[in-house]
Amino acid sequence: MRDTPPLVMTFAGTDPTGGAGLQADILTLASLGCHPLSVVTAVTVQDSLGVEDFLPLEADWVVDQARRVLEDMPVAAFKVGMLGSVEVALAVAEVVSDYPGVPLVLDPVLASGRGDELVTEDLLAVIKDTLLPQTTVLTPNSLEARRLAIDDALDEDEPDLAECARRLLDLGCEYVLVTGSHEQTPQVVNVLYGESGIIQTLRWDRLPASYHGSGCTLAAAVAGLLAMGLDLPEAVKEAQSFTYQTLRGAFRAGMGQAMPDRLYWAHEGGDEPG
Ligand code: PXL
Repeated sequence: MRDTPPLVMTFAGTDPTGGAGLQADILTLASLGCHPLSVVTAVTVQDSLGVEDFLPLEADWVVDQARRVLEDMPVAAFKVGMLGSVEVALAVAEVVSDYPGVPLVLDPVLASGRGDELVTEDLLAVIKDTLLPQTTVLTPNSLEARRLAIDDALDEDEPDLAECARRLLDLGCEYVLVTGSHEQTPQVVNVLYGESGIIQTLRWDRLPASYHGSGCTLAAAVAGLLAMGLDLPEAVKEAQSFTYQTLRGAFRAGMGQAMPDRLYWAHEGGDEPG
């Protein structure tokens, strides 16, 4: 029998297009050589143009899915994506709190690529209060970083992204990776912040299309690479490189956003990543 690959548990919503959500995580983790343990938090109805509707699972069902597997298998990393309801978020926060030594990557899924809202203000507050303090790396895009960090009632001038990251670290996560694809910069600039300030800044050529599930791919890749034993800055760097290649190899399956190819290396006839 071969050795068991690193086991990564992802809590996410399903995306029938295969672009984002749980399906993105499964493809990413498998492509990197991890085995995905996949816990459904919500079911979405969507296409490549946007999210039409979603149904959060009952929180007990989320807990039961996770605990059954966690009591059977040693998990090397957690990834948390779309949660769907306050009850599910609280349930996930409680489950992961029993595994404080396991790194947790939190992708704060606030809206779809098209801007469809996937959180309420109450859910946002619960994510900040219960999941952020348990997070190893938070992976917001710049819009999400601002939304999580800025209080319109208190902030007269908009704080910059470094200040937003500082505030998110103050809420208790260890690192924040802010991605810059939504900023008006010639290149995409992704910055990793830690307690001591900026840890790493990486720049990537801007690719021509809009992609469905790039954030999920990045966060799942960070979780997978941490599970494989890379140190944090290295995992964050390799995850960006992996994601960039999935976007470069993307294909147009539908009429809207392009589909990242998490198996780009198999189709290029290239070597496996890592
Ligand atoms: O890309 C964020 C995201 C995450 N999870 C699910 C989604 C989306 C965006 O559409 O549908 C299930």
